[in-house]
Amino acid sequence: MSAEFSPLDLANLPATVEKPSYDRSVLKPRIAHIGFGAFARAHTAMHLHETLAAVGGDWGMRVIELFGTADLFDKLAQNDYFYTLVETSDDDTNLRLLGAVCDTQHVARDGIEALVNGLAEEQLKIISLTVTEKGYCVKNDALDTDNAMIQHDLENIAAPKTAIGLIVAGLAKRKELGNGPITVMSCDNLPNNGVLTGIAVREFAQKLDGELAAWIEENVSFPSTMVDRIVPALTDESRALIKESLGGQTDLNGIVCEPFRQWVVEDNFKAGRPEWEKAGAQLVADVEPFEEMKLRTLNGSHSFLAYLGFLAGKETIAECMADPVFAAETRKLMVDEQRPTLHMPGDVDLVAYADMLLKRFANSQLKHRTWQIASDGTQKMPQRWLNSVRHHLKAGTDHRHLILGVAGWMHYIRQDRNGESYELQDPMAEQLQSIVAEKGADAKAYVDALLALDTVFPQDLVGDERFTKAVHDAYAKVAAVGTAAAVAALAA
Ligand code: CS2
Repeated sequence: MSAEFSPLDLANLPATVEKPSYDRSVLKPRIAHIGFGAFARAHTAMHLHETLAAVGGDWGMRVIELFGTADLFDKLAQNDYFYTLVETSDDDTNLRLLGAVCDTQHVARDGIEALVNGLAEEQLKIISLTVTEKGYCVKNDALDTDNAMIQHDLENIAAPKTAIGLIVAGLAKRKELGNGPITVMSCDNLPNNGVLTGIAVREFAQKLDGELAAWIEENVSFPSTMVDRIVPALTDESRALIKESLGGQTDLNGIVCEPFRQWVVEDNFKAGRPEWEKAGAQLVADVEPFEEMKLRTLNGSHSFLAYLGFLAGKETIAECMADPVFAAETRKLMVDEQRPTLHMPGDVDLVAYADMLLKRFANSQLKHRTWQIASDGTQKMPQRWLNSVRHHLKAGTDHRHLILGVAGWMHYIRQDRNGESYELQDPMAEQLQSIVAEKGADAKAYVDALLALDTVFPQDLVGDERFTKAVHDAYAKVAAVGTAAAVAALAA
């Protein structure tokens, strides 16, 4: 692979590529970001880039990976940490090189000790993370001590494998060196993501060393954030778009996303922060209403389209939106079933928000695969759908779209789209597959076995016959008439 690699030739990029205007020579790793995937490139690091462009300063970002190979990081370093961001929609395309990253650390290249020591450096003031829902190793609002990787880390704290283990090891070192307070900021799609991160880190530390846990209590804050930008995994088409935009040059770290972005951050930083508000971030006292709005309306609809759209033969979200029935039912899910569960401050107009989301989903340049969003359903459903179901059961109100979504997931995990098989990505995949194998032939037993997964379906819901009956009925409906007809029947 590296034989073909040639670094970006900055002098010969097309004039349309905007380059950083700020002094990058003064950047220091003051933020360490764990999990530098597509989203972090286009959101977390982009906001820092824009902040630097607005006010300058030395807030650089070190990016850290615990998995895979260091190949992409090596290439990033060879490109002086520049990479390409292409923001595209059916109306417009905008192109720039981002420059906020100033260092990389990969466990496979640098060794775990370097990563741990890095988090203890005095100038480092924020550890941020995008490690996906499952990366927090939290189960039923507590650290998941049944998780084999957490067990490993508790016994081998010098060589952690999880982000949580790494953070605790770094904080322990920081305490030992007397290097002062720090903030740990989650940027993942979880409700109360700061609170959850705090739970995981504190409980882990408590198991290791009470004094460390007390130090963390005093010296570490865990703000919550709501993050939003649609950044699909790269496809051959998006790679080609990057290459074309760069006048034929290749940037393997480049990324393609939509123009829209939103970031709402709880202003609770122990040791300072960049002026992200200069890059359009909203710094607020309480993020929760925004998180719920986004998780239920945007992500809840995404998951609805992921399972039901995929099973109905639609490969991308834009394809789903091109189907008037899917578009109309998605809007009803947003406006009729998610909106009533939300309590927004001030002037937030949830109908306008839904209409803007439908427009974003219709962006045909993005090729956001339904199959990609369908991953990790066991980790996503509670915050996207099930809290809303609870609201409706209490109020006695209609929520058939939410229920059909659950039934869609139950069909999806069977890995059978009209005879075609596909990969199931989920941390609980093995357990799900054995339920399919053992009970799949008997719809009643199958649905009951899935509803009994207590880390996914809360006990109070499963104890309510209205919920279980509705799920059984919706599952049977999809089996009887097919997915597209079941979605169309929602209109009746
Ligand atoms: C998506 C999100 O993959 C998924 O589960 O729903 O990645 C979504 O695109 C982002 O949260 C948008 O901000």
